[in-house]
Amino acid sequence: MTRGLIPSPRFIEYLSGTVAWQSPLRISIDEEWRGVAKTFGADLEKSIGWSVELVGEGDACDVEILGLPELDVEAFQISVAARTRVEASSPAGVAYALTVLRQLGPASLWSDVPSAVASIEVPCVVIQDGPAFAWRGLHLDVSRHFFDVKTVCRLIDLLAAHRLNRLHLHLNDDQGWRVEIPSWPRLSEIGSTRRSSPVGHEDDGVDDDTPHGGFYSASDLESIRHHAAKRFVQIVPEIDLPGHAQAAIAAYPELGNVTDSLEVWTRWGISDHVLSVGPRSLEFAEDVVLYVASLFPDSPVHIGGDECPTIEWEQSSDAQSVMRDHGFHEARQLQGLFTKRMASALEREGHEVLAWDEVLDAEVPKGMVVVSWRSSAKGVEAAKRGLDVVMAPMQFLYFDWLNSLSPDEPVALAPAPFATTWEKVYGFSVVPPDLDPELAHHVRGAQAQLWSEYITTRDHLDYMAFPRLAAFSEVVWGTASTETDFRPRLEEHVERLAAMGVHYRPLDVDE
Ligand code: TNX
Repeated sequence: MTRGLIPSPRFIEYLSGTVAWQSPLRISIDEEWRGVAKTFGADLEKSIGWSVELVGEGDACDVEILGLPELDVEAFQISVAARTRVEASSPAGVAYALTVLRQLGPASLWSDVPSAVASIEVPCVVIQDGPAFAWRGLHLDVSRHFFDVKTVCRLIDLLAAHRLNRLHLHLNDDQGWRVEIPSWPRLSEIGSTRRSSPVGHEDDGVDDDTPHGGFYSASDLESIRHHAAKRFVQIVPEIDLPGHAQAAIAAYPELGNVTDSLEVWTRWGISDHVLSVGPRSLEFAEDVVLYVASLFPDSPVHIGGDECPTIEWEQSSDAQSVMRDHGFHEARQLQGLFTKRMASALEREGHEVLAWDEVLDAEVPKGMVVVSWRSSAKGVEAAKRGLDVVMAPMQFLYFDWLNSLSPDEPVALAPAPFATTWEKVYGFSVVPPDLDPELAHHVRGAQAQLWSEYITTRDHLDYMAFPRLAAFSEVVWGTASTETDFRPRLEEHVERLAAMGVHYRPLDVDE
C-alpha cells in the first residue's frame, strides 16, 4: 500500500505490510514537546473522534517520538512499524512528521466533519525528510477584501497541512486599513470601510455601492499569532507605506499632499495619493509600523514599498524643499526616507525587515530582505547586491491570476493570455537557473501571493489557492520532480482537500 504524499519526502522506502491503529492512539513523547502531540490529538478527535493518549517513555505505545539533535531544525525521520518511531530535533520537525503520518492514513483523517472510524491502516515505510528552503510562505491581502480571524486561522491550518511556514499579511492599502492602532484611532474608524467596490473586472467600470469593511483588534491579531505558533507558521505583518496609503490619508488628511478630502479608495489599481514627506508623515509611518511589530515580537516585518507614484511629490513645494535639503535630484528618492526611517526603527527593536523589490531602485539598507515580485530577475539582482531574497515572481506565484485560459474561469486580476495553471506553478524554480550557484544561499525561499481585489469569499479564496498551493508546497519543500510523478499524488491529495472542506479548483477543466 502506498499513499500520495504532498510535499513528497526527500527519501522514502515502502516496506511490505501495514500497521493498524485504533483509538486511543498511544504516543510517547518528551514532556517539553507534548503540545505538538496534543494538537495532533485534537486534529484526530475532530476528524475521526479518536483520542490520543500520551504515555511515558518505555511504556507500550503506537508512536514513539524521540529527539535527535543532529537533525536540521525542521527535518524528521519516520519509521512506521508495530512501534512507529519519529525522530526530530525540534517541535516543528515533530509536527511535520505527524502531518506525514496523517497523510499515510486515509483521507478521512483530514475531515472537518467527524466520522466514526474503528481502525486505520498505515503502510510500513521509512522516511527521511526536511525542507530545502527556510521560507515557505503564502501572502494574503486582507485590505482589498477583509477576511475574518476564523478564515485566517483556517488558512493557517491549510498551510501547516502542506508544511508551509510563513503567512504574510498585507494589512493596509488604498482600499482599506485593517488593523486598529490605539494612537491613530481614525485609521480603523474611518480607514477600514470603503463606500463601494468594483463589480466584475475593474475595467468594466461598474460599482456595487455597498460598503465593505473590517479590521483586526490587537486581541484578534494575538489569537491569529497564537494559532499560527501552534501550527509552526510565522505571521509576517506588512504595513505598506508611503504608497498604497489612500485609506490612511482618508482617515488623517494632514498626512497627504492635497487639500481636497479623500475617501477610502473605491477602485482597484494604484492610487496617486501617497503620504507627504513631511515630519508628521514620517513619524506616522514609524509609529504604526512599530506598533504592529510589537504585536508580533518574534516576526520579521514587511514595510511594503511597492508602486509609489511620485506625481504628488513632484507637484508639492514642500516635497521639493525636502528634496533640496537632501540633495535629491529625483522625486522617487524621497521614498528612501520612509524606507530608512521604518527599517531602522524596526531593526532597533530587533525585527528583520522585508520590502518589495522596488527598494532595489535606490540604496537598500544592509540586512533588508527583498521580496522579488516583478520577476525572478529582480531576485537575481538582489542576490548580486548581497541581499537575501524571498522569491515571489508574479508570473508563477500570483494566485490572483487565472487558473487557466478556460472561458469559464471566474474573473481574475490579469486577463488572458496570462494564466497560472498548477502545472506552471509546479515547474517553478525557486533558485533561478541563471543565478550564480555561489549566490544561491541568498535565496531564503519563496511565497505565493493571494491579492484579493477579485477574491471576495472564502470559497473563492480556496479556489484560487488550491491546488496551486499544493504544487507550490512541493516546489518550495525542494522535492518537485516531474508532472507525471506529481499528478497521481495530487489526485489523492485533493481527496484530503475535499475532506477539509476546501473548494479547490478541479484538476482538469475543458479549455
Ligand atoms: C501588484 S505586488 C501589487 C498589488 C496588487 C497586485 C495584483 C505588489 C507589491 N503590488 O498592489 O494587488 O499587483 O496582482
